[in-house]
Amino acid sequence: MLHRLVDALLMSACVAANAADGEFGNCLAQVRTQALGSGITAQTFDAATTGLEPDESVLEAMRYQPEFVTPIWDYLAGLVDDQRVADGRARLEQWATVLAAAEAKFAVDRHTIVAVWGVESDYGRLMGKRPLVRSLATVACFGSRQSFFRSELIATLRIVQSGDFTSDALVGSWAGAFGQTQFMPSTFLRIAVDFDGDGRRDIVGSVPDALASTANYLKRAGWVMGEPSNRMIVASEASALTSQFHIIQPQVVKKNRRSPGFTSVCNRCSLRCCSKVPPAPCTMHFGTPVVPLE
Ligand SMILES: [Ca+2]
Repeated sequence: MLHRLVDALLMSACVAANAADGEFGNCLAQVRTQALGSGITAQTFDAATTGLEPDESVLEAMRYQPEFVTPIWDYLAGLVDDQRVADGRARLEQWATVLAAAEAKFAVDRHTIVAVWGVESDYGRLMGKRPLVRSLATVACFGSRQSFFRSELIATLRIVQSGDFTSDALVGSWAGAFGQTQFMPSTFLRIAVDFDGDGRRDIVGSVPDALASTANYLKRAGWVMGEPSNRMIVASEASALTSQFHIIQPQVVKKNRRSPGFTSVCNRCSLRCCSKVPPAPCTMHFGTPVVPLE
């Protein structure tokens, strides 16, 4: 009896797996049509996706996003400690020439650039190891926001096709962010710059490229040098800000009402992006902590 039950369960699991495989294959076929329609060659698409299987661990990671489930002060404490601040100060000295050049060109202060570097990858130590094509193909076919992730998958293939990176070299987070400051593929295509002069935009292996690209990102998002990256608001301000800035993620404001004393940590870049005018291109999400090293 027990054996029959186990057999039945195994068969059920196999059927479910086969159904998922079929769904994944059908989805990739749809993405292929979309990709070829937007300039990706069949050779590029097929070379990157032949034999590809979905990664269940990516879907697990998608369900748990610390910035949305961790109280804000715990989240900040996990990102910024004395060691990371000390390392940041050392990087400021080590890369002083590059940072001065980036600061002059993009009008973003060096402390903020290095702070983003420290928060996003611990200065290049933790850039993520998941193959981007597989991760993005998984979230492009399962779960929420499939349309967004299909665009990012196609952007990834465009990067490969351009020759900036090979498919194998593109590894990063479950959501497709990669490099020293964790750009999404579409952000890389729009924003990344070659700052070491070798003709290639390499935000993984070239610190100058990564730091200048980060400065360009902030500049394009409306950064104003000398002004703070964050400010705390109290509960009574939240509704006023919502109407004034047309915040598109009010649930984050609501969530942070649980934090004692404050309702939220506002990133002024996001507030600008969420306002109706100007519609600055920006993907920095509401609540991302950026702590300038000053
Ligand atoms: Ca370069």
